Amino acid sequence: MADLKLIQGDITQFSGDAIVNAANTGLVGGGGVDGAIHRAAGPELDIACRKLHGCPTGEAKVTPGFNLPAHIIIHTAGPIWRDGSFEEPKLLRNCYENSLKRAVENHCQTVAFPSISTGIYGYPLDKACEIAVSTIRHFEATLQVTMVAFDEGTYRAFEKVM
Ligand code: AR6
Repeated sequence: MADLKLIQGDITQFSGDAIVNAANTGLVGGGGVDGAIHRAAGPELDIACRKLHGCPTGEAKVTPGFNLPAHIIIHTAGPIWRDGSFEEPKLLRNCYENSLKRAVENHCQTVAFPSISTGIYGYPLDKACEIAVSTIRHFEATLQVTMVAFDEGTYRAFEKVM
């Protein structure tokens, strides 16, 4: 089982093996945490992302961390929330699971996640937290996972579920 802890902060400052990026299917950069990661990692990240030819929703792909303290970045595209009947829960679970798989394949021991899909993509926070926590806790690997909540509301929502 993966070990899970919660902190409040900026994921770009995480100095472990990997951070996860809440990206989009084009891997073309954007706002939110994706924008922050691209700014902090530097322009080489955009060049590396373009070589990956996108990332279907729920999948996860890896680049180096470039100027970030983390060694690698695991990019995953979360589902855009519509009303919950478009496989959003399954796709969000896939994001966490596939990101954790990439972390293991890349011999990571420490990995940090932002709250995928709960910003611009509008996934209801309480529902997303339950999926994130249960998927990470049930993942069979020796991994130290840190959930990095950017804002107070996200921190509280995760605290409640954990
Ligand atoms: N560290 C940790 N978490 C952060 C940071 C940060 N530096 N900055 C924001 N967050 P969002 P999404 C939190 O919108 O909903 C982009 O344009 C934020 O407060 O970044 O999956 C992509 O390119 C929220 O709790 O991601 C996609 O098009 C969480 O990260 C789209 O947004 C996720 O919010 C993805 O939307």
